[in-house]
Amino acid sequence: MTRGAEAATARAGAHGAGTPPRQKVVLYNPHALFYTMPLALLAIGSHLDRERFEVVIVDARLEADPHGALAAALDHALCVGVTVLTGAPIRDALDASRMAKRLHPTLPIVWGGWHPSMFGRECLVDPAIDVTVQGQGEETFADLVDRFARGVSLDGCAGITFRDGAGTTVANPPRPVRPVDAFAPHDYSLIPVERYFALKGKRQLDYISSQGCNFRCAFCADPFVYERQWVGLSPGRMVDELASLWERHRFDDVNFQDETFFTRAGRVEAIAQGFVDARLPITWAGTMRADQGVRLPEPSLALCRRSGLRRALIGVESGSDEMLRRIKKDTRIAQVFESAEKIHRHGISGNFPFIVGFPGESDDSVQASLDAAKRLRGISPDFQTPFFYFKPYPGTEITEAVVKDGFSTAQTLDEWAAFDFVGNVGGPWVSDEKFARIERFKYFQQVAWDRAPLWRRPLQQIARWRCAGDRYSLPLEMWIDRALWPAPRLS
Ligand code: B12
Ligand code: SF4
Repeated sequence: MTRGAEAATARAGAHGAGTPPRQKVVLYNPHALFYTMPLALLAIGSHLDRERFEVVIVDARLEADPHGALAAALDHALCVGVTVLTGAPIRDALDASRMAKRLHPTLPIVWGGWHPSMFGRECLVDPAIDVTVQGQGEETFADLVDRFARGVSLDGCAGITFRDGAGTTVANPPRPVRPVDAFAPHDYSLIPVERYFALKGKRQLDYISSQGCNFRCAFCADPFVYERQWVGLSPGRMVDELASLWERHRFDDVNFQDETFFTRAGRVEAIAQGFVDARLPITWAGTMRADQGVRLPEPSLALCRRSGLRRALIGVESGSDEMLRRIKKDTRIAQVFESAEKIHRHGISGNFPFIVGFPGESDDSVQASLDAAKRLRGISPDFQTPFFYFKPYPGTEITEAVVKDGFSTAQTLDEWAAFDFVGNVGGPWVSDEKFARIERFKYFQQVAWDRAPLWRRPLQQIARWRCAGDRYSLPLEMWIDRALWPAPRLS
């Protein structure tokens, strides 16, 4: 019998005649920037048999004392599930798990999400973690919790890696990706929806309508974790769910957190038609690849707009076709402009993120990205072009290639926790000089094209002149502006 199963059996026995009718499963979302609703925990918590299990979600982002809140939730718990992204969230996930283990040494602690999906075995080196879940979590977690409750072995539980009773790490076979329609609807009553609205400063619901992605970008972990599979909710179910959620929560906007919302054009059309038919008074935003935007028929885009589409997020990544080929984006820069013009014609705003600092990226390639951003910004003041620096996230083809070439990446969980290089650096492949140039461009393109009050118009003209000729030296305005209004650093 595994340690987790032993622990669960001991706990079930301990309550005796006073055993509560439902056993408590505690889920923890580590501290993070932004207040996106904890959709992963909603997914796995909602899919548990609620007649048998009480689900308690502790979101560190909502608590003044997150570990105190977690500790308070742990009494009589059957197990704890923690969702873990690579980088800074690992720090809190680790601290919280270690604290839980210290207080309840026999309580099984399960890690799931993107980092444990890629490093199932490595995470288990830390004695605070008993089980890791790889990939889609709904069925795997339901299976695990059921086994904990019945006190049976974890052998054969597909999709997990665990330490068995003898302390040996065992990786069970993967669990095939299931269609998401097979899973229970996300039960938003598990979270204080109004608190998220208040913290976001808007009545915006986060919703996920699909998992995975069919594409193969070499900088992204999705092809590794989902093996290029994509599964989406049926439009009818989505519209019904969102209509009933709207009745309860009266949100103004839905932010679809899908990797690629526009994966199936016919499905998106049916969803948009459903919103129109249900007269849902909402706006919405979703992710769209540039090639999908090009292929989407004009009437479909018009329907999306009518149904409330306010913004499309189109990952540009690079302004250089050569770089786009290298990173296997399978789009061309011309398609980005075509999609941009198209959404602009329909009054839809756009977010066009770029990544700079790929290993070995040339100055010309970076310049092509700056030029593409300028052209996009010139189309509409409602187009944003954020720039991010390439980070060698695990599970991506580029990272594997640089590691093969001798680049040493983080090994331990503590090292992965410190992996985010937020601050005055652009990463291993960006010189200080290039970093300064890109940072200045980031500032000036915002001043040049963001909507500005009258008093900032002269500054705007200077910024446009700077961008037009790539004149970023002696950025006096930037230094003064930044000294007066320091910008938050997100990446
Ligand atoms: C919302 C979001 C965020 C939020 C997280 C909010 C939160 N809850 O804390 C914020 C904005 C903070 C964020 C930050 C970042 N993010 Co983010 N984010 C997302 C996004 C868009 C949606 C996540 C989501 O809710 N999905 C819906 C749920 C249902 O799916 P899921 O998370 O995959 O969960 C399933 C399984 O993984 C599993 N599972 C998950 N957790 C658990 C827990 C247990 C116990 C079990 C059993 C199973 C399980 O079961 C779930 C159901 O099947 C994803 C893309 C995507 N569509 O998934 C990117 C994504 C997760 N982010 C990513 C990245 C790169 C980042 C950032 C680095 C971005 C940046 N440049 O700063 C940072 C990293 C965090 C950091 N270092 O600070 C990558 C993953 C990177 C990685 N290796 O972890 C993704 C996949 C995007 C991508 N394709 O590159 N992100
Ligand atoms: S970057 Fe986007 S399109 Fe490319 S594989 Fe990742 S999720 Fe898919």
